[in-house]
Amino acid sequence: MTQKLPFEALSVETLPTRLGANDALTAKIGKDTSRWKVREVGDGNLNLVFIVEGETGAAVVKQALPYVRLVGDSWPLPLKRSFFEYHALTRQEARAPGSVPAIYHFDEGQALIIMEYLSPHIILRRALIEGRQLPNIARDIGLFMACTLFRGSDLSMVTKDRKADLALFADNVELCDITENLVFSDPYFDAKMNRHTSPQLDSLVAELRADRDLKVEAQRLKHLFAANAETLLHGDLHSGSIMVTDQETRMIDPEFAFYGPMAFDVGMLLANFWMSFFSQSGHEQTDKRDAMRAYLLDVVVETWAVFRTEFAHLWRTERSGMLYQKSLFEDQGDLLGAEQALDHVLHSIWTDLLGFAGIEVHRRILGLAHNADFETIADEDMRARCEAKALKFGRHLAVNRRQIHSIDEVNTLAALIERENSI
Ligand code: SR1
Ligand code: MG
Repeated sequence: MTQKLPFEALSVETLPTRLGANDALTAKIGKDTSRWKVREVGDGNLNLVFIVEGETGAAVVKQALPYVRLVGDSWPLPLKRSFFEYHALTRQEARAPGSVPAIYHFDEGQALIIMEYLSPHIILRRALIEGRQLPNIARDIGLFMACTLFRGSDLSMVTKDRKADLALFADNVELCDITENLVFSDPYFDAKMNRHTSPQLDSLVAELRADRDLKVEAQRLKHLFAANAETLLHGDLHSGSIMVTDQETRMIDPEFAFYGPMAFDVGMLLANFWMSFFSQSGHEQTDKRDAMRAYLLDVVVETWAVFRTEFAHLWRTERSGMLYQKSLFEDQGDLLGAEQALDHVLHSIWTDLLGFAGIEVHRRILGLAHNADFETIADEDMRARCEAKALKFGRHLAVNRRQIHSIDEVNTLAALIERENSI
């Protein structure tokens, strides 16, 4: 019987000794640990991430820490998030093949996943800050969302299996709690860990925190997030959770995975494209970013179109779950009934994704976890101007989501706000 060792965080120095006998890793990179080169590259908020290169290849070793890396050990966080990430990755690979890194090994006790080293991929957020236009992201991410969200729901799964899976992921309590507080509540009051660009944004922040309609809407969205266990979400699908080359797109980091509303992943993702849009003027130097802004709005249009088209395709070809069953529609020759129901489902996703997008924009500017799109704008007045525009945009989406009918309408609003003098 192999003895279970207590959890111990890896370091660049200890990794070769600790993992030198791991067959899955040595099969990829070679057994001679004296030739291994190890770098710690984690730039996220929670975990350690190592790139290990050996004689015959490279791999990534991701390890959870028993606390929030961004804050330190004053904020404990269970290691089991690694278990949820591993299980989410296996389901995403089954539902959207080729969209996530290959997994070589999972060690639950050490909370570590050894996986494919994606190279020459870079984080999508970084590429967008640099002004790079990736030709395939809208197609790839739109397909990923449609396949994972549809196939993880009662539209597709055997309901007994889905309920068992729902029970499994229901234990991801602490990561849901982070989202419930950091995304839906903290931005709207003077919470302890909040920060914003000050003093430039102070009056706008006070206005938003006194905005009753906005606060009610944020809580309605939180209610939806917590109570509508519709499908297995990625749970943190922002541009920092996506790696790209000009040709390829891979989704990473689904440790926030749980059963929630489909619109959450879609809304969070689109919000990150709109934030990139509003941040571009902060990254304009000699190069103008007009083409980049136009590209980002096109990406939003195409992502939503691909998502809808693929979702509708799956609805017509793979709807085998207990919801909107074919025996009520197609089997009776009622094709229009099935289409009518599809329209209702897509319409709910649409309305809710706008709300989630608005709230995601706010929390990245008012809460604890900011994003590099704005944070890397060194000139604080410029940064505050970009952020103020995004905040107004987010407020409009969250409060008026039921009155907005098309993605073009949203992009027109973004372009209008971008041209305004904000603060
Ligand atoms: C304390 S964790 C803050 C944020 O980082 C993660 O990537 C999630 O987005 C979370 O909300
Ligand atoms: Mg992450």
